[in-house]
Amino acid sequence: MPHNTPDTIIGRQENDPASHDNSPIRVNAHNEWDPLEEVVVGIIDNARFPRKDHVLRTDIALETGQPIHGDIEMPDIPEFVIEETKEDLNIFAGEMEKMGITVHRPDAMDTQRKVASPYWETEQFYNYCPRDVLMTVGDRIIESANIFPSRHFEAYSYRDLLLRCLEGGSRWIAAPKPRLRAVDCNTDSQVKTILNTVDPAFDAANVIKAGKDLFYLISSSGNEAGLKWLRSILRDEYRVHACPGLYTGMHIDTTITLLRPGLVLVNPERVNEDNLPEPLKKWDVIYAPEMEEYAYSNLPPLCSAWLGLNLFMINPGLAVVDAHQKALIKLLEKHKIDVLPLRLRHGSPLGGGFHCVTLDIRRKGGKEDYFK
Ligand code: ABU
Repeated sequence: MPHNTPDTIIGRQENDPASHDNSPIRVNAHNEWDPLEEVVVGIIDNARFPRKDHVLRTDIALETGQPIHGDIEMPDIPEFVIEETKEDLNIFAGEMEKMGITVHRPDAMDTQRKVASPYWETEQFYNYCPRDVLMTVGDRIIESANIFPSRHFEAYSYRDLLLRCLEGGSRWIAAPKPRLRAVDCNTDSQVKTILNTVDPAFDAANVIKAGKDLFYLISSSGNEAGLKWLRSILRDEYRVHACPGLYTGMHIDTTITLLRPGLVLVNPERVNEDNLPEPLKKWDVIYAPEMEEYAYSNLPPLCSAWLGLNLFMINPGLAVVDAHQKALIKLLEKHKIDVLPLRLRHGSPLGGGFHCVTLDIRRKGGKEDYFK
């Protein structure tokens, strides 16, 4: 297939009749736990580690202690990792469909196709984590100001879905893309954040929502300017709480997991009674047990060891949890949350668990104040 025709940039997934459906989709997602009706699950087709992405290279250098401007090892993703991940994602999607939940998948990208801006050129990455590039807040669907050049155009693989959401009455908003110049990258290995930019920059997975209150992690993947931009969009309809000093890595969803009104699971290495975001001090807090470690390949991790917290609530009484995390499952069951144990065998090297690989499009229920 030629690589320079427009159709090969973003291709619809073949044999997927759903991708030819233009019917309107209603967006309604106010929190992390209300009964799920419609969801996006990521795909792993064509995934690759983009060697030319200078922000990702900085991230890997900082994580692994390699020189920031040296050659960074980025392995190929072995075919068996792709195949097993396809299987795991399809099982996850199939389980939700069995529950009557509508599941959408992104269009596959031609990741070998180079993308460029005035400031960089790179290959693309993947569509594994819709959670990073899109965020739903009530009836809004927001494209994030993602920090990796290789993910700059990833939202195109959701374009048909976004058009359907617009048709369904959603407010579709795209954050301004950060420039991500070389000068915007940190060069000091003592400073544990990747970016040093005045542009708003945030992954959607830096944010979790609880009705009128959102929690925004200040980290390598979400800066103060990104918080300011989000507040400017949501204005006085929402309280967007800054969460600084908890975790300099990436996303909030291995640090704080909202389970149901009044119950939050936190990472004991990062969160304590003092630094817990103020509103959550009114809730019952449970501390995650140590995570079971496992590896199905030699690929290095692309996220922290706490991926078990990256669970996905189907409703306030049912969570999809990594089947390896037996102690966590026991803890949730003790708090009257049933667990559907599933696997994402390569979640760690691919950088995402069940929360990351989803985007809740519609849940039952409306916007509530859970912290009155
Ligand atoms: N969103 C999953 C990665 C979270 C983290 O370990 O930074």
